[in-house]
Amino acid sequence: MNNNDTIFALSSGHGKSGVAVIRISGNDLEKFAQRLVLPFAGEGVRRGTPGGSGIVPRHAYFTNLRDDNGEIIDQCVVIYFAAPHSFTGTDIIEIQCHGAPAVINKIFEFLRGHNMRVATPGEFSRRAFYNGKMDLTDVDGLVALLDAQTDKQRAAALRSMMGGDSAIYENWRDQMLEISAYAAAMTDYDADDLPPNISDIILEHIKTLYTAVSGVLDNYKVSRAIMCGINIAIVGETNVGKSSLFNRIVGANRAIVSDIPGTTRDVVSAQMDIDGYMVNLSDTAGLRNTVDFVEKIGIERTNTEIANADIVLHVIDINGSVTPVAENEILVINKSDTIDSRDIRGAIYVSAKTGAGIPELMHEIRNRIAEITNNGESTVMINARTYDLLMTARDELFAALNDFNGDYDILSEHVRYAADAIGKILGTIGTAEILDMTFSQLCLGK
Ligand SMILES: Nc1nc2c(ncn2[C@@H]2O[C@H](COP(=O)(O)OP(=O)(O)O)[C@@H](O)[C@H]2O)c(=O)[nH]1
Ligand SMILES: [Mg+2]
Repeated sequence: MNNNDTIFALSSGHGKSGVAVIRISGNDLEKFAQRLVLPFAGEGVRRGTPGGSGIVPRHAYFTNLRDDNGEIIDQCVVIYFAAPHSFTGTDIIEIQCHGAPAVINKIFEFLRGHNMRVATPGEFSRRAFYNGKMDLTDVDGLVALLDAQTDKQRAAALRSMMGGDSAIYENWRDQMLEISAYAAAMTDYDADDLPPNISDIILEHIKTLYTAVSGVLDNYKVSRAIMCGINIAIVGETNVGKSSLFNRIVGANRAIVSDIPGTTRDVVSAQMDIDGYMVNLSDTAGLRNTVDFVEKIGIERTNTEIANADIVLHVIDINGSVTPVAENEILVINKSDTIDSRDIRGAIYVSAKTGAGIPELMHEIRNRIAEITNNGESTVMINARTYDLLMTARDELFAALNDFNGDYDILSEHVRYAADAIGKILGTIGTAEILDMTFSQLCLGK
């Protein structure tokens, strides 16, 4: 991979579409951009160049895009972004053409003929990173934004991509580096020459940082729930109406509904959007003692689902046992259409058959989601990579506080390691593997 190559990619989605966007990134694209928008002899000037003959950056040119034989490939809009004012920090040309595979292929062929090559996945963002346009948390945000399916996912990812998280990390890192440098310099002085309460001041400062990092780590569950979805498992004995309830909630017939006990042997799941949150709802095999080998596997999977669930919908029919299966359960009594008494307190009575009680159940589910997600209060977005590094930073700060014993060298080292971990989150300190892993999650054209 060469950063000086001129690269191009389809930045819009694949398949037939009204308009497709092809992006080109390179070091000196002004002439080529001009070549794309210049009218041929005899062709009227339709593009309205404001003043002068050169191409104006960030100006939309409507043009007949011609190949090297002068033949028109398509009618396009071309926009030129001059470095460094572009997504990548290099020159960029954006070609908006008709979204037909034949048009796109023809333009690709034309670009290859001009010594340009197809970009690798994430290569545009990699350039943006190397040119200081984005740090790694911005890239993480971009990856998450492109994956966003619900409104809360969009909002959290956008905040991270636009530098909300970077600002917090940069601030921490600056403070850590300052403390580390200060502590290291102190070893050059005699204890009597230093202000009497200097170690208290430094330790207090480290404590504040420790609390801040811990606070963000505590929000990992919230961040995970928003980005990966809230897991809701429907659990209960066989034949109580779990699959019927699942279908009722999803609003589509996706699970097998049958009156033969033990039909649902595997986990069936569906993704839903509730109040802008992604929810992974799963229907499970009924819990009962069985000798059936396949059903046993199903029940084992049910137990895994319970362990991974943020909310368990524990379904019973009126004769079922109310003994909780999980701490985070909502007790749901189904088949309310067949019963008169409703005396189990705290339970929600529903009928998957008639739909009675479903609004009440959804209301309770919404309340639980609000609790789990902290009411959607925006937090730093954490993924597996940043989680590990935050843990390291926190442990190093903890070590600095606890191994200190008047040795400023040791304190300085620990705080510097903490600063390094935060630097790795930002990519300021980067290993090739971390970069490869982050950028490879991006699709072509990003
Ligand atoms: N009367 C009544 N029957 C129901 C209700 N929900 C489910 N059933 C019936 O109970 C049986 C078992 O339902 P199913 O959803 O397969 O239960 P699962 O084994 O827990 O998944 C089926 O015959 C359903 O039609 C309900 O609310 N009222
Ligand atoms: Mg079932």
